[in-house]
Amino acid sequence: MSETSKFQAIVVIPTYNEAMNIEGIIRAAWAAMPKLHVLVVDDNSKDGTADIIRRMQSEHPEKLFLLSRAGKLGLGTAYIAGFNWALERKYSALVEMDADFSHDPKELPSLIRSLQDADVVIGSRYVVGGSTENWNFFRKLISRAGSFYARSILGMTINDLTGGFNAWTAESLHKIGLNTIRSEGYSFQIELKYRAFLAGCKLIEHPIVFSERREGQSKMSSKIVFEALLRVWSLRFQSNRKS
Ligand SMILES: Nc1nc2c(ncn2[C@@H]2O[C@H](COP(=O)(O)OP(=O)(O)OP(=O)(O)O)[C@@H](O)[C@H]2O)c(=O)[nH]1
Ligand SMILES: [Mg+2]
Repeated sequence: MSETSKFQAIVVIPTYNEAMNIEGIIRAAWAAMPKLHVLVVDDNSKDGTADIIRRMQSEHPEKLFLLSRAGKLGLGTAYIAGFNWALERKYSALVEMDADFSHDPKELPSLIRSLQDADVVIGSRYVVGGSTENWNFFRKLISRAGSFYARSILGMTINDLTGGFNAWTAESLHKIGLNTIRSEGYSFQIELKYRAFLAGCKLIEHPIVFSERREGQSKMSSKIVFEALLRVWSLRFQSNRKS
């Protein structure tokens, strides 16, 4: 499957209207790791994203897979569906990556390799060597403040809790229990990391440079940010009830 170390790796890319990016990002992933398996979870994009995947699949059926869902059901459930698909097929390293070139596929080999030293490798903008490029002041503020807010409330030492370029061992996802995750938007990224932390997984941060999306429309909304702000508190109280 993947040629990196002992892992059978797959990158899961959720898409909603990413026709302008999807072929380029997959080819860039293969330029970094030629044998890497790729699963696209598409929510019935109106711009033909899934058709592009089907065309590419005829060229590379052995390493490109498509999970088509009926409609836009949210980033969180897209990842859960994609992870479950990959866990059923016994992949041992599962990577999250956006389709819009915000995440640099050149980092894939080192994210996956770092799973030899941890259960979860977090692509982090907020450790030495990490950064954000081309973000306006407000976007930076929301992201920074969001991570700070979440880590203070949840009692975690991770600097980047909201990022979506992360690698997971299959065991860490089994320990978390994906069917109990409830977040949809940004809070999905926070919830998954928090649940890994509560499950006793070892989380490490790997520096990444995050760039603004190259093409296509932003799906970021105040609803998504608001969900995250509230969800952090309910995560905190849920864990109190368990302990
Ligand atoms: N399957 C699926 N994918 C989604 C959904 N919402 C977003 N995505 C994808 O998830 C990834 C991250 O979403 P983005 O829209 O880039 O989110 P963001 O980076 O916070 O915001 P922008 O880049 O400003 O749009 C992208 O590949 C999207 O196409 C969804 O409801 N379903
Ligand atoms: Mg984006």
